Amino acid sequence: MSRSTRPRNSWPPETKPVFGFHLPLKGKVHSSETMKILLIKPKARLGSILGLQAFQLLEPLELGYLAAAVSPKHDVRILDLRLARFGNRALKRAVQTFGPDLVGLTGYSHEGSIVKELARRIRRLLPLGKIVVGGHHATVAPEDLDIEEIDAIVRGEGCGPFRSLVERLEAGDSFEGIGDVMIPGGSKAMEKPDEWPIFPDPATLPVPRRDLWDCRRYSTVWLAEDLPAGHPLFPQVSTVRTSWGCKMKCSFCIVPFLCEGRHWPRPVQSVVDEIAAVSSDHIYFSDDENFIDVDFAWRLAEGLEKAGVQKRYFAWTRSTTVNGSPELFRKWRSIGLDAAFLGFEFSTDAALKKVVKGGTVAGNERALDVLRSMGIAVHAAFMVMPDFDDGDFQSLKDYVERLPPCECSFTVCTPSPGTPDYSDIERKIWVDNPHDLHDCMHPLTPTAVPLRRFAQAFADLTKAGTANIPMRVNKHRAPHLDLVRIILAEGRYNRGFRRMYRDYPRELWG
Ligand code: B12
Ligand code: SF4
Repeated sequence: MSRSTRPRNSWPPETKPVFGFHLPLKGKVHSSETMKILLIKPKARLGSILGLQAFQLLEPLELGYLAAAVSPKHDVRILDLRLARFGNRALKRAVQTFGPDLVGLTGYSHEGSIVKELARRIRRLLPLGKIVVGGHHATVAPEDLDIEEIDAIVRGEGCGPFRSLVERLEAGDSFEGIGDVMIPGGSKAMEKPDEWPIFPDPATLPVPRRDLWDCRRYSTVWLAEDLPAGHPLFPQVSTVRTSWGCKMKCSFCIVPFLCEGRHWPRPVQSVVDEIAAVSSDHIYFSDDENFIDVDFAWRLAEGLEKAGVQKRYFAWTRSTTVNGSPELFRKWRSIGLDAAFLGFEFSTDAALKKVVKGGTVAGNERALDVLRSMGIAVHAAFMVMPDFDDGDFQSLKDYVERLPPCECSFTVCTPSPGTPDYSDIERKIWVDNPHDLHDCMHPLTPTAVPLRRFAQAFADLTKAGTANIPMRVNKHRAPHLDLVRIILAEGRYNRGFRRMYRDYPRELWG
């Protein structure tokens, strides 16, 4: 798609939220070739994810990309079921009022069963419409989505294949033979799920269509060392992706497989233009590692500065990147980087070595100090192993409590389907459908302590991880309503973990 045909972002959006379905206020005239396309983001089921969403609800960026990839003559709408109180009602209403020719569903692995259930419901409401699925689960475990209600499964980056699917449908042709597209039902295309999809040059991607949702509905708790009094705790936020991939090869992570160990940045100017055009003052980068290509990250900072873009940023990085290029972070701090996510992972070098993290505990602590000394707050992310005993939980808790002010979060180390680490644990998996629990917070293999106690210890860790956050330590004066919201969110987050054992068959609760 040429640059001039890309839809521009607009503000305020000309949409009216109805049950989480953004209906345009101005209707479109339908030409004979115009197709109606409905893109759906499911609502998660696990309490752990719903707890996370109490803090952070980010834009349905993947759907914005797909919408931008098809010809602008088509009428595309986005249904974000995370916003709907009654998901089934919202779905029925959206499908019946809009009557789409094509429905696209996205989903993470923990949403795999939900995606299948949605496809079945949509098929009943829309016997003749086409249903296609894509997203992370489709990429890593396409065979799990091989059901008759689904017409095509798209793996990997979706813009190119989705555009081809729409063009085929428009021309009345079959979906067979499109790269990275599998056809359920035993077709030949379903026979090679072991081959990874090839990601395209990100320069070829369109600008996501943020005009299809109400940006004011998306926010995240904002981490910073020093916020001005009255600064909201949950500002409106936009998600921007500046690159694909990562050069590292942590053994539990899927990213090196998807991107063949490459980091592939977008052209600097296109990122600058995108960020300058969004209505939000706060940007959450959705890269795997924002600064791993130091030259690109410098040029981007300079580009944003030159264009006079004044936003606040949150980005993901590694301790090794911070320690290797502290000046880069000083530069980013000067243009608005408020906080960085650092994968600390473990509190011992032996454990870090085992997952090929390529860093050390001392290096993690040095990076934390370097960032704090510049006024950049740190979100330190740790992993818990299913075989943690009471002593392991206690020593991680002690370690976290000794750290200087930062925000700590925890996941359960869960290798992705398709990695050698996943093959190693596969035969030990103790639930029938591990995908349903693949949120990196539910242990997929037997725990050393009884599951109920594991959940309690995990919840205690998360509580310890938020006790020492900079805003708390620096007594940030936040709006009163935000304080109420944060107390409610913390309750929900903690409850989600304490009760996670209930997501397993009763005989495993312990
Ligand atoms: C940023 C990010 C987040 C952000 C959210 C981003 C957002 N927009 O909401 C935050 C921090 C909140 C987050 C949270 C989590 N994340 Co996350 N996240 C990422 C990351 C780094 C990038 C995702 C992203 O935004 N990409 C940009 C968009 C545009 O690309 P995309 O989503 O890949 O979509 C493209 C294609 O997949 C495809 N596509 C997608 N949907 C569809 C649908 C159709 C019909 C078609 C045709 C194509 C298609 O086309 C899209 C356009 O290019 C990825 C790693 C990665 N490299 O993908 C992990 C990743 C997606 N996250 C993962 C996980 C596990 C989680 C958590 C469960 C972790 C946790 N315990 O906290 C939570 C769950 C959140 C939830 N609500 O479910 C895993 C998913 C594994 C899996 N098999 O499901 C990943 C792959 C990380 C990993 N290394 O394993 N995450
Ligand atoms: S965990 Fe982070 S640093 Fe390691 S390979 Fe994945 S994206 Fe790269």
